[in-house]
Formats: sequence, structure tokens, C-alpha cells
Amino acid sequence: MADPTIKNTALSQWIDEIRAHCEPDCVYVCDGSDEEYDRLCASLVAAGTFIRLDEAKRPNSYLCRSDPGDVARLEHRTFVCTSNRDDAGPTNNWADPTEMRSKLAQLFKGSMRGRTMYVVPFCMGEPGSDLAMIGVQITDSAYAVVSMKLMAHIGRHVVDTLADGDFVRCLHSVGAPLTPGDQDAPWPCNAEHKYIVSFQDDGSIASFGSGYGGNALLGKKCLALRTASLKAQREGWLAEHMLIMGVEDPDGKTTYVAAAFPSACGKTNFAMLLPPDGFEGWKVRTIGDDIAWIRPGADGKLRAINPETGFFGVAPGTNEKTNPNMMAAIQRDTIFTNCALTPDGDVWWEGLTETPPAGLVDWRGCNWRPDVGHPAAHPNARFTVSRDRCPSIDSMAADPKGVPISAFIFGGRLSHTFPLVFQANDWRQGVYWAATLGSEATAAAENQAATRRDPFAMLPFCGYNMADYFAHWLALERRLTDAPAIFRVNWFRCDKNGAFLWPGFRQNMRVLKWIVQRVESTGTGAETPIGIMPLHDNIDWSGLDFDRRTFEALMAIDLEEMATEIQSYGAMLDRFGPRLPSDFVTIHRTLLDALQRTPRDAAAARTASPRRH
Ligand code: GTP
Ligand code: SPV
Ligand code: MN
Repeated sequence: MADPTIKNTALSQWIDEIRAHCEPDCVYVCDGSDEEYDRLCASLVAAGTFIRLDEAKRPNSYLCRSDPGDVARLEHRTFVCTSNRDDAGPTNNWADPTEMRSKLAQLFKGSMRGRTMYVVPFCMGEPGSDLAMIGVQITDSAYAVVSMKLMAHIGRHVVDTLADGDFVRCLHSVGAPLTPGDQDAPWPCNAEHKYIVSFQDDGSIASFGSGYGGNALLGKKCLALRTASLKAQREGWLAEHMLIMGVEDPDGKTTYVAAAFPSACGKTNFAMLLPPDGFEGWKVRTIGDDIAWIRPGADGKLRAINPETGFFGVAPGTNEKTNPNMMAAIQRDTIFTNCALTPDGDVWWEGLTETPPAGLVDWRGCNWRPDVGHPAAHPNARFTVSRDRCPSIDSMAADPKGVPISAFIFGGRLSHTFPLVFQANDWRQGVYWAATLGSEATAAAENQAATRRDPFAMLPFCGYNMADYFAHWLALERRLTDAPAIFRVNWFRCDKNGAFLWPGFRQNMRVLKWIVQRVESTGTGAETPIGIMPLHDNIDWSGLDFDRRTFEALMAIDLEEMATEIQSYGAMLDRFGPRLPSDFVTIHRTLLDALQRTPRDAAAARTASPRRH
């Protein structure tokens, strides 16, 4: 039966269709209000899914424990469906759209029995802006609804403006139907079947069996990256796994940069960086910590928006030293997932304090002592909080025009071979350095090998053939009068004993300042075969005594090791076959030749002049 309050006929038909197929007890269309959020959170408390934290210690906040089998994105259960297999490319799990639709039809049949079916209209980007994308998530997870409220603009009003215009269909079920008399699980999910699917032929999204993060908050990785990246390729823009930040110098001039690091490699920390002692007058402001939509403007400059309104950040390792801005943001109004619970009703995770408080209950709900042999919080424990709570949020964060991007920064978690920072010689080489980005294992996704290539930090998120994505990036340069400079950074280089050589976190400001200076044509560096690198004297060390020898170890390039490294990318590039842009092969060979021609110990020998546009 159509809901007369829904003006969009395509939507009311879709709701009817899904209701008939999934057989929920009832249908509820979300208005997105605070009152609704409070009501749904209270129902989650009543269901045993949420624990309300102590009102004095953590006002209006909740702890949620997921099922131990549902703790992260599932890359091997994520599928990109295209009619032609090659359009998904060798880095995506491809599935035939017709077969997948029939498989999912069976799984979704009756999957919402005994549950409420929530209809969540949402908008990624500012409502009313040309750049925004509207989706409707149908879900049987109230956790997904309240999380979406923090991460996006949600509510009926989003689709009211749409009349009969189109929206992205995002269907989600935890896949745990109830029969009368069943006791519900605190975190319902499906142990046997999990599917996170992008149908690129009609742009729809379907997710079954998981309630966690990017598997369930469908506006995030599914819509804003997999779906949007394909739309962006067709329309000439970019949807990227990038943070966006503004760096204000003591004269009040702000330079905006976007940075891509693979999952759990430091985007959130970097996006909220608090400049260290010695950098008085410098300010970093946050636009986003995970996703950037970037378009060339009429002026030939790239402008970026963060399509999200909140943060879904990694908890372990977050503390007053590593991220004071986030610590302030999560003081209240936050949903914590898979963190440990303290006896006084607050949350804790590894790295929050040096010693864990006594009497913790771990993320599985068991009493925990330091000697139990596993961490108290899950390594991919997260918090969900609105950007409005973040003290470093930029005044441009909700501006639909976006911010002008002057530099792209790419960084993985690499314990060896790669220096702290270098600047690619030009756009083409920068695209190559981004495409060959690699990272050692993190906890954000299951099943990771020790090191994997993660081109542009987009490996799990690029919704089409990655070779076409490289071509799209290369082609973009011609449309820009002022192409951003491209940098690689690596906070994670280690010494022989496996200890980090670089203090990281706030100290990353020193690297950021060099990057900003390079962009502003005031920074100096040395030419090397892989690009331009700062010498010890080119970095501002005010407030930190960082000795030249450690810096040199951090910046050293072993020419043979680097050549071997670059040779090893050949296999990755070969996977794309003839679809790989021929330019790529040229850039690869030129770089290898340059390395092989460089006499040993000549790296970092010559001083580069400041970059001029
Ligand atoms: P997703 O939300 O998964 O996309 O990841 P993210 O890139 O936002 O990850 P996040 O910022 O939450 O990364 C957290 C991890 O990076 C933690 O293990 C931090 O300790 C580590 N990290 C962040 N910055 C630094 C740094 O400067 N140095 C070192 N050594 N570790 C860092
Ligand atoms: C990531 O894994 O890159 C995340 C977390 O940002 S999730 O939203 O679960 O994808
Ligand atoms: Mn991410």
C-alpha cells in the first residue's frame, strides 16, 4: 500500500516492492529529527544493542558491541557487477549482475520478518547543491539508521525536493529474520551469507548479512566511492578515499590539500592535526577525514567537498597526544562500537591511556585483564560522531562550492624503502606514485596480506576498471590550468629494530609545512631520481631537536632497493593488460632508467630550485 506522504512515485513504488519481498513487520520512513534519533537509540538500549554511557562522563553517548564475526568491511564479500567483466577490472570481485540479482532476491526474500523496515532518504553533499547525490537506504538495522544520521543529511525532506527525480537505491538487510517467540540477538547479522554489491548497470546498491561500517552505512564506501567513482569518471570528476584539510599560515593564508592513505593509515589523525610547539600561528582545519569529491572548476582549478557530515574513526591509538581534536569531538553525542567498557560507564581502547583502568569489560562483553592475551577493544573499534562536534572543523566544510586543492598527498604504511616525503616531478609521475601506493597490514579490513598494492588507497573502493581510473587521472591534467603538486609521504619507516624513525602525529606538521611551501614556490628541496626531497635544512625544526643522522636514515634512498621495488610493480601493472594506459609503461620505464643511470650515493645531491607555476 503506497504511503501518501511520499511524493516521489518511484520511491513509493520501490518501498512497496521491497516491503512485499522482505516482509518486515512494519515500515517506518525516517524524518531525520533529533527526537527520532533519541527514540531509536532508546530502542537500541532496550534491545540490548546499545549501552548508554555515563551521562556525566560521556553525555548522550552509547557503546555498541558487534557480533564477533562482523567487525570490519569484508573485501572478499564485496562485489562489483557490470555486464562486461572487463569493466570491473582485475582488482574488483566481479559478479554477473543477473546471477547476483537472482541470488540476492532469494536471500532478501522474507529477510526482514519480525523487524521494522526503515526507509532512510539521505543526501551526500549539501542538499540542494548540484554536486550532491541523493540515495535512499532501506534497512532493517536501527544502528545503521542512527549512524547515517551522524554521517549524512537524512530525512524525508531530502527526497521531497526530488519530486520524481532519481535517487540511488540502497537496499540493506542484516539477514536475520525473526519468527514469533525468537529472542533477537544484540547484533543481528547473517553468519553464513554476506554480500556487499554495487550494480553498476543501474547504479543500485545491495548489502546483505552485515551491520558493520562500510558494509551497512551505504552512503559511505558504497555510494560515495564505488557508485560515485563511476559517475565521476563518466562526468569528468573524481570521487576519492581522501581527507581534505586547510593549512593556515601565520599571515592568514590558507592552502588546501587532499590526502589519500589506505584504511587505518592515519587520514583522521592527519586531517585533525594540531600543530606542534614551535608552530605558533599555524592552524590546520578539517574538511573531511575519509572521502573527497573533487571537480575541475571553470577556472581550471580543482575544488573538493567532503560528501559526509560526520566521522567514523578508528578508536585504538586515539588519545590526547595523537588527536586532541578528535578527543574533544567524542566527548559527547557519540556512538562507540567495539570499544571496551570501564566500570564507571565510560569507554576505553588500547592507546587511550598508557595503563588500562581496572575492571574493564572487553568488546565482546567479557571481563578483561591485561594478561588475557587479546586487546580489550577490537583493533577496528570505531566511533561515529558528527563533524559539528569537532573543534578543528573548517568554516568551509559545508560550503557546496568546495575548497581549492593545491596538493595531493599519498601515503601508505611502509616500514622500509620509502622516505618520509618526496614530491613527484610532475603530474604524470605523481599519478604513477599514487597508482603504485602500497601498505602493510591494518585492521580495517579482514584478510590482508603483509603488504599489498593499494592504488590511490582506492583498491577496495574503485567502482570500475582501475586501468581506466589511471587513464582518467592522467587525462585530468589537460583540463587544469593549475594542476596540484603530488607528494608521497611515509610516517611509518622503521629502523633495524622495527622502531618508527619518525615521531609522526603532530610532528607531521613539519612535512606539511614543506609541502605548502613547495606549492607556494617558497620551499626548497633536492632533486633525486624519484622526485624532489627536502634536505634537513629545508624542514622547519622549531621546537623539536631532530638530529640530522636520524633524518638522513629516514630520507635515505637505496638506489638498488628502489629499483627492485619499482621492478616489482611490473607484475601489478601487467594485470591490467592492454587496458593500462600506454603512458603508464613509459613513466615506469623512465623512472627505472633514471634510477639505473644515477651513480650510487648521488641521490639527493643537487638542490632543486623552488617550483614555479
Ligand atoms: P579509515 O577510517 O579506515 O579510512 O582510516 P584512516 O586513514 O582515517 O585511519 P586513522 O587515522 O584512524 O588511522 C589510525 C592508525 O594510524 C592508528 O594505528 C594510528 O596510530 C596510526 N597513525 C596515524 N598517524 C600516524 C603517524 O603519524 N605515525 C604513526 N606511526 N602512526 C600513525
Ligand atoms: C575504511 O575502512 O576505509 C573506513 C571504514 O573508512 S568503513 O566505513 O567501514 O569502510
Ligand atoms: Mn576509509
